[in-house]
Amino acid sequence: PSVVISGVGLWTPNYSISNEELVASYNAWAERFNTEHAQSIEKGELEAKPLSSAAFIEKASGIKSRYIYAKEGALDIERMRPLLDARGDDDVSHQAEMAIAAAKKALIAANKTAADIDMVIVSCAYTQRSYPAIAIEVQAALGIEGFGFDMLVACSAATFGLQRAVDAVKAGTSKGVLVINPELTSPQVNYMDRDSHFIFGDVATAVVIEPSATCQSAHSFEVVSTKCVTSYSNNIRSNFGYLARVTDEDPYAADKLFHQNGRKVFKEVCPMAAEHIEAHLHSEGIPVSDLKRWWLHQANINMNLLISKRLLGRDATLEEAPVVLDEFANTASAGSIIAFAKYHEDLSCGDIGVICSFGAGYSIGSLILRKR
Ligand code: CO8
Repeated sequence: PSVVISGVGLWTPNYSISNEELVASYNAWAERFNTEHAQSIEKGELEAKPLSSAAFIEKASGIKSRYIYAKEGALDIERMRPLLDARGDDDVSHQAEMAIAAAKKALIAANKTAADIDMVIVSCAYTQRSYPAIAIEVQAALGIEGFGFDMLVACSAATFGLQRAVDAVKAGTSKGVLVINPELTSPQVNYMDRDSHFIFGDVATAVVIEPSATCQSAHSFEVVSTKCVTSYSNNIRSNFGYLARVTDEDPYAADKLFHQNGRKVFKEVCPMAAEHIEAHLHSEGIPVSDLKRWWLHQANINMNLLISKRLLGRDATLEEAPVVLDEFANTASAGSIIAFAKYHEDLSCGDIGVICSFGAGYSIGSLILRKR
């Protein structure tokens, strides 16, 4: 049976941090570090911390601002990480709270209720605990019968989760699926690392997948096909994990946070993503020129320009390949879904678009969609 995306929900946190605020905090921290360690730096025993710049950030990435779930602490040079309230077992967890807010919006957009859903996938770059699954907590809060589970696929968590959902509906084992991406990235950002302190923001997105036969939505898209691929790379990595307790490593060490070889990622992932999209479209007999919209992963504006240029032979316009990086920064797997959420209502019946994510793993996932 034909399967559709019938609704999408986007939840944004209450707080944001501009490049200027972020850079002022980092530079104050770096200058203090350099003053405090002046002698060791002078002797060559320690490297001075380089200064950051808002102009560099915008030019290198397209990012101007990012949302943050909890702003307190993140800019405090005594702390350099957000401060979250620790919640008890009987309170709703932080990530479930974000997920529930986005899921409710997706259900409204799809004109559905909890009774229409029987599968909940929470898919994102990190979950705040291993069990019980965040998805099961969300399922209970929304009153959904059936089952839920969590998935981790870094930047491609949303597209890989959507593939699972599409397959389940196609197979007839599910009548409706919520795929939710509560991307709480800020706790994993190293705000003391000049090269990566600006990259990530927090957000939650959610999508409803169902058979076209039950769809009652004003803006729905048939899922023409999905394609996922992974190829192992250490160029984007976080070593945070439950083994830290027994390996006796420093749980606050920089390698326990997001770190990357950004230049290599750029060089290696752009051609992979372009080839992936081209091969996916080719397998469906769709010429690249037929694509009305590219809802691309939002990691870096120059990456997106390069990928679309490789395929189109020219720069994509903002209408063709919308950018949300300026407002949201990189939101791990949610980026392409934010682009879809904000820029799909203007398409006409029969128009074709592609959602494509690419990132850590490496992992690349795409969905070809046709407006109904
Ligand atoms: N301010 C001023 N100067 C800076 C700064 C800064 N903040 N940062 C770097 N510079 C300097 C560098 O030191 C360098 O100086 P020099 O030329 O003297 O060596 C110069 O600026 C140029 O630096 P780069 O070569 O590093 O700059 P790039 O133009 O390559 O831009 C980027 C850096 C923006 C990081 C770019 O390489 C990039 O975007 N690469 C792709 C990265 C990417 O897409 N990563 C995706 C990872 S996300 C993902 O997969 C999800 C993981 C899970 C989520 C994690 C949540 C926490």
